[in-house]
Amino acid sequence: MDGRDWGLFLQPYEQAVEELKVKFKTMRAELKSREDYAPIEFVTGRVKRVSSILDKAKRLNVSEDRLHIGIEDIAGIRIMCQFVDDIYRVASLIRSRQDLKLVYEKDYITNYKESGYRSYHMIIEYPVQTALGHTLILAEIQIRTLAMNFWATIEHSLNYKYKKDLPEEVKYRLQKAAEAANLLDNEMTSIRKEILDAQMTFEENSNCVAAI
Ligand code: 0O2
Repeated sequence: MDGRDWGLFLQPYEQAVEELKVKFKTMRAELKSREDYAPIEFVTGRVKRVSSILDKAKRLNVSEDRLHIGIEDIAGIRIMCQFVDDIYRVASLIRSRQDLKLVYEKDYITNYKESGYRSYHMIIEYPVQTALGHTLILAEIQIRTLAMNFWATIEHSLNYKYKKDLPEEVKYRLQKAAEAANLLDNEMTSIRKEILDAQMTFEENSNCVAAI
């Protein structure tokens, strides 16, 4: 594919990422209004770079005409939560939506990776209306806590620095850091009620000050 072909190929993925970001941000706002608490802290999204698509296609032995089936995360959405329980709540809300179809899920929280990576992944099929009609694309939704996201972001940049060949010492320290992040998540869960009460009081007071 040349530059123009790539642009056309990626267009529905770009549209899907924009639409899904709006939908999950709206879900956050709606839950906050209804329940005073949103299980979603913030949402990001990206379309995979062409060089990363080609690297992954090579690694998974996917030919160019099968990229739309063989690479499931060309469109990627990340949903960050405060607590581990929130991740499962968000996953359940996603499962019950009518505007997308769940293809499969991977629980890398219960079954965390050897690297230490933790996250909940959902592969979905999402309908996009293009100028030429209706098309279905695959997208990956990663749901994680702020601590899991911190760890994954750092580990991703170290992998980039070391070209995916991390020294054993760094690998070991990252595994230890992942355990520490997991302990932090567990500790925050055990004082969840206290944290939520404090956040609510803080927000109420901030609103009062803003209204004066
Ligand atoms: P990028 O740059 O984030 O897009 P694979 O396991 O890679 O052979 P699969 O099934 O596509 O094949 O992957 P998997 O394991 O479900 O993971 C897909 C994505 O999850 C990755 O995309 C990462 O975003 C994230 N991920 C998985 N494992 C790790 C990990 O150990 N560390 C970090 N930081 N992220 C991870 P890409 O395409 O690898 O990368």
